[in-house]
Parts: sequence; structure tokens; C-alpha cells
Amino acid sequence: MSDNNYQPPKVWTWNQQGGGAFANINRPVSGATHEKELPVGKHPLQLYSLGTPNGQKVTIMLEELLAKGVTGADYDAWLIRIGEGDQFSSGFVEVNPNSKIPALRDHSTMPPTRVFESGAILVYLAEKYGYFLPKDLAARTETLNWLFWLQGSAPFLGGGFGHFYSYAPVKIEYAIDRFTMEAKRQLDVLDKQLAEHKYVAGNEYTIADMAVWPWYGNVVLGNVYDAAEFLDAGSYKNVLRWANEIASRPAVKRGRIVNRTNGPLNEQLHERHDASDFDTQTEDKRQS
Ligand SMILES: N[C@@H](CCC(=O)N[C@@H](CS)C(=O)NCC(=O)O)C(=O)O
Repeated sequence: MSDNNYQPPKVWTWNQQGGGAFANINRPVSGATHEKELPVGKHPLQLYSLGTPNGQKVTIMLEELLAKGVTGADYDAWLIRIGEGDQFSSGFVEVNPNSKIPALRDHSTMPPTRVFESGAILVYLAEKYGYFLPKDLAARTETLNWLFWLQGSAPFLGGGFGHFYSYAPVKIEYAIDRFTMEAKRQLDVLDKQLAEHKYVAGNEYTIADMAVWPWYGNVVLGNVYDAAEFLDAGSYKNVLRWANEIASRPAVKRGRIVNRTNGPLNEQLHERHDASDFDTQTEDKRQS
């Protein structure tokens, strides 16, 4: 743990007793820690995830596709409990060598296609099924601009602001100031964009909204980090208007609870294998 007198040594060494919220899963090396195959269900799309903002992006997209009547997008969503190290199983590392949720395998192709990185999964699904990524080059480019913006910006919000404001074992003013400044700057970027446009990338609802909402939407709605007041979320009126509008979409209401293991019990559907699972969402269907 750091204190004001800390001087970095010549060569960093791993202090396994380092403390902090993620000390038990953080390691300075990659790869599997144990042999275990991933389960495979009945649908072509097999999702291995957790209902964090990065996980929600994909389950929202899948629910939006199903709402459009794209039956081929039906999916099994398996729970990966990152706090217990499920992302380090040999099976998970085969699908994502980076050991982070979400990860997807599409068994409708031969051989099956692995897709990792939530932004890549959104693009893959949009291109495969032909929805939520405009075909017109300019509109498509603007959608990808915002998708890449989100993928580059969210680590400052989550790994920076959220970590030091909510999770770090000590409150470090320098770190909280630095990342609050950046989080607020990002919210201002979004607020200005949403003052001019109904959705993040323009007049159409796209994968950019599905990527941005779980992060910045959840923050201004007070759903993550309990930081809405601290960040003065009410001042980002356009972000709030958009966040509420996206939150009211039925597919978003479903997608945001899939693989979720925190929050109210009626907002936790630990695994999803069928549309009817939303009727029994408090049951933990985790396979041992
Ligand atoms: N850039 C990645 C980030 C994914 C990510 O950070 N996932 C986190 C949960 S939100 C995770 O799996 N953490 C587990 C770990 O770090 O061991 C993406 O967009 O898919």
C-alpha cells in the first residue's frame, strides 16, 4: 500500500499481500491458472460474462437484436465470477487470452469464432446481423468514432475515477482529483454531443449508445460508484436526458441484469439461456 514516503525500488517486485479490492485476482502475468472447460449451451452464441458495465454492453446488444426479431442472436450467457478467478480457467483463456469478460464464441461458424473485447463483440454482432451499425460510410464512421472513444475513455472512469473514489483501500486526494477532472471532462464531451444529437453518434440508436450507456449512463443515474452527487451529475442535463431514455428501453432493462451479481435481487439474472429466464431472475442457476 502506498504512503507519502514511498520511493519505487530499482526493479518492481510483486507484493502478493498488496491489499485493495482486487488484490486476490490481480497478477503481473497472463495465462491460465487452472484447467477447466467452459460450458456450452444450446444456442449458437455462447457468452461468458459478468454484469459489469463492460458485460452489459453485449447483453444489451443481444437483447436489442432479439427485440428486432433476429432469432439467430439467441444466446446462452454463462456467469464468470471474476472475483473467484473464473477468467483464468484454461477454457476462458482459449476464448480470451486477456482473461477479461465479456468473451463470446459463435458456434454457427465452422470452426467456431472467438470474439473478445466488448467493442469488437459489438461490431461483430452488428455486422453479422445487420443492425445498429449504419451502412452509410459517414454514419458508420461516426458510430465507430464514439465506440472507440468509449473504449479509450472508460478505463479512466472505471480504473481511474471509480477505483480511487470507491474501491481503493485509502482515499488519495491526488488520484481522486486527477481522475475526477478527467471523468468530468469526458461527461462534458458527451453532454455537448448529446445537446446536438438525440443519440451518441447522431440521430440513430447504435452500438455507440450500447457501449457508452453502461458506463456514463450508469454513472449519472447513480447506478455505479455512488458518485452522482460527487460528480454533480445533474449538471450534465443532456447526458441525463439520454441516459433515462436508453434506460427505459425494454431490451436495455433486460440486458442490464444478465450475469449481474450485485444490486437488488430482482435485477440479477445470473445466467440466461432462454427468454423465459427473465421471469425467474432471482434464481442462481450457476453450474458448479
Ligand atoms: N477492454 C476490455 C475490458 C474488459 C474488462 O476490463 N473486464 C473486467 C470486468 S469489467 C474483467 O474481466 N476483469 C477481470 C480481471 O481483470 O481479472 C473490454 O472492453 O472488453
